[in-house]
Amino acid sequence: GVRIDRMVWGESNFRRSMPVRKMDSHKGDHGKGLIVGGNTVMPGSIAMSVKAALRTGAGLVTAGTTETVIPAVAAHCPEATYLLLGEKEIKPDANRTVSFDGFDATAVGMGMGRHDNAGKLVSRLVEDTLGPLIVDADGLHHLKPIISKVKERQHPTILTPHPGEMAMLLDTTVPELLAQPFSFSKEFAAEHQVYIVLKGQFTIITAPDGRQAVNITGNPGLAKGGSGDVLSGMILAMVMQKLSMFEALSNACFVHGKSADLLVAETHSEYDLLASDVIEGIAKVYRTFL
Ligand code: B4P
Ligand code: MG
Repeated sequence: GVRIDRMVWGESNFRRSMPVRKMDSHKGDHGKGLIVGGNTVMPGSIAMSVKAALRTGAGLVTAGTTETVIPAVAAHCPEATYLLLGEKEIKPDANRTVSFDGFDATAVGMGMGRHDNAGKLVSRLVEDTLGPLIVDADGLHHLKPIISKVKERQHPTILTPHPGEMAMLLDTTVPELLAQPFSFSKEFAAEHQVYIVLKGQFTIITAPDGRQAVNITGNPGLAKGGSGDVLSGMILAMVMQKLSMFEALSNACFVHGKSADLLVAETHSEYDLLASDVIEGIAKVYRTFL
């Protein structure tokens, strides 16, 4: 038959693809996810990612972060567990004391900052993590110089840039990128063998083989700090459910935007909507569409 390479991802795709959770399932069936990020001056990003991942359906979420950030995550999310990442723990050689084994998927970058140690950590995650690796925010900044290593991973890598970050990765400008977002995404995804979630009013999901989906949920209430962090947590959780990678990424974008849409239609407005509200709205989406 004819293969459809580009499609709008909507309600019916979401309903059809989401798996039923087995009556006898346990947390291992729904994934143990690791989220690496956060620093003293940006403790909220990772907190939102962690909570969003749990609300999306992850079995267990571990925050890999610094001592100063842990209380911030814990305050929002008593369900989280932790992997302490201090300078000592991330030594780039035999002195390593932390292992990233034992997670089904990893997300990195939210609120992590642009210092050298963060860069070393991203590099190590690219080399060592098993399972899907989601790279967002400052993680993308650190990934750029080592992008050629990504192809060597034996597991999927997912980049979730907004147009500013995508233009940075491509060494182009935002207007150039936005004139041809589909072809830029497709070429980059093929060259580096990555999945790309190019965020915006209409988010474009691209697979390394060239398939593309467009998400049309969401509204300007999402144009606020933190909504990207919520999405990356949702993506982490969704890729650990029993879905294809392409379906998982598209569904995460669908739920994220739909949450904002339902909240703005019912209880909020585009002005007051906050990223943390979007986490609470996940429940509305699941209750409405599943
Ligand atoms: P950062 O400082 O890196 O912002 P951030 O922390 O990444 O914010 P956050 O993680 O919450 O949001 P994100 O965009 O990841 O970047 C800010 C700077 O980058 C800006 O000053 C600008 O220079 C540049 N930049 C950022 N976005 C740009 C854009 N769209 N065009 C040009 N330059 C840009 O994630 C936001 C989420 O909300 C996504 O899921 C997105 O799809 C959704 N969303 C936002 N607005 C939406 C809308 N109008 N309709 C539907 N969905 C929307
Ligand atoms: Mg962001």
